[in-house]
Formats: sequence, C-alpha cells, structure tokens
Amino acid sequence: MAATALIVTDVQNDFCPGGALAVAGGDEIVGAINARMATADAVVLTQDWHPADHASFADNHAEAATPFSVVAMDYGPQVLWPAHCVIGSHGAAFHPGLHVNRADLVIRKGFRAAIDSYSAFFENDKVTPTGLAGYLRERGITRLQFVGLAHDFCVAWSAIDAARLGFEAEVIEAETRAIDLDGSRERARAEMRAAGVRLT
Ligand code: VGL
Ligand code: ZN
Repeated sequence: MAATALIVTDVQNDFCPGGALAVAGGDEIVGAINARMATADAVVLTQDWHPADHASFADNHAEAATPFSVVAMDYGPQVLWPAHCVIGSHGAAFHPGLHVNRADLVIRKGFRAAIDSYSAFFENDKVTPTGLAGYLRERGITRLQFVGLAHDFCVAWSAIDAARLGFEAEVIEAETRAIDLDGSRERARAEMRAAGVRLT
C-alpha cells in the first residue's frame, strides 16, 4: 500500500486562542490530530518561524500599515499580519498538548526576512523549495493528509502545492480551522478542489 504522511500544519501557540494571530477554535483540533498520528506511516510537523524583522509583519512597514491589509511584494501580493511565531518565542512553540514526540520531521518555514512561506513546499514566490518534497519522495511517500492551521492559508497553499507536485493530497477539514479573511475560506476550498485536492 502507498505510504501516507500526516502533515500537521502550524499547530502553534500564536494560532491558538490567546495567541498573536489566533484562529477561532484553533486548539479544538489537537486531540483529534494526536489520535490520527497513530494511523500515519510518517508524521511531519510544520512550524511557522519568522525573524522579528519579517516582511509579513504589519509593524515592519513604514506606511503605518494595518494588519490584514495587502501590500505588493516583489513576489506578488502579501497580506500583512500582526507579528507572530517569532523565532524562539512562546508563540512560535507548538501547542503544549500536541504530541510532538511522534513527529519524524519538523519543517520550519518563513525564516527569511524578505519573503513569507505559507506552503510547506515553497516560499511565497512559489519557486523556492523548502526541501519537503525531496524528503517525502526519498521516503517513498505518495499520499499526504493535511490537518492544522490555518485552513485557508498554510493548509490550503501546502495542499495545492502537494497536488501540483504529484502527491495524492487530502485535507481533513474537521481537523483544521480557518482565519476566514474576506471570504478566504470558501475561496481556498474552491482553489483546492480545482487543484485536485480531496476535501473530506
Ligand atoms: C499562517 C498567516 C501567516 C498559517 C502563517 O499558518 O496559516 N497564516 N502565517
Ligand atoms: Zn506566518
């Protein structure tokens, strides 16, 4: 049978209630994700991991940018976020209930100040690889299940890239939560379906 990896996206304090970029109900999915880890051939955790001067932070823009506004970067439009998941901070740490010891690999993303990385596979220029595809291929993994935060940004971008790279990609929606910025959740669902991602 084809080997399956569970890709647990950004289940970090800053994306959970009380965090800097809290996703409503972000902490509610931890127990189900832990249980699902037992069924996977491989478990990969992603960790949003930004330097304090990261270009995706509204505070780092001169023009008094407000969080959740969009600016043009060299690589395309970029939503500006409240500062979150700063390298080494409590907010960047995994939710304390997540079974991190089960993980085979932790892949960090967004660590270059000038470019964001929603996807676990490519930075937001859509061409700079993180190395995850090579890791999975070398292990003979062809099927990927995505859970975690946030449904409409890092989960969706990762799943779409996975499908584009030829992996069989499934998003288990009950084990995700969305930011839902101006309809981004439904837009992400349509884009995932169009890319061949299975939503279950
Ligand atoms: C995410 C916005 C900024 C995510 C990360 O994990 O979906 N969203 N950084
Ligand atoms: Zn981020």
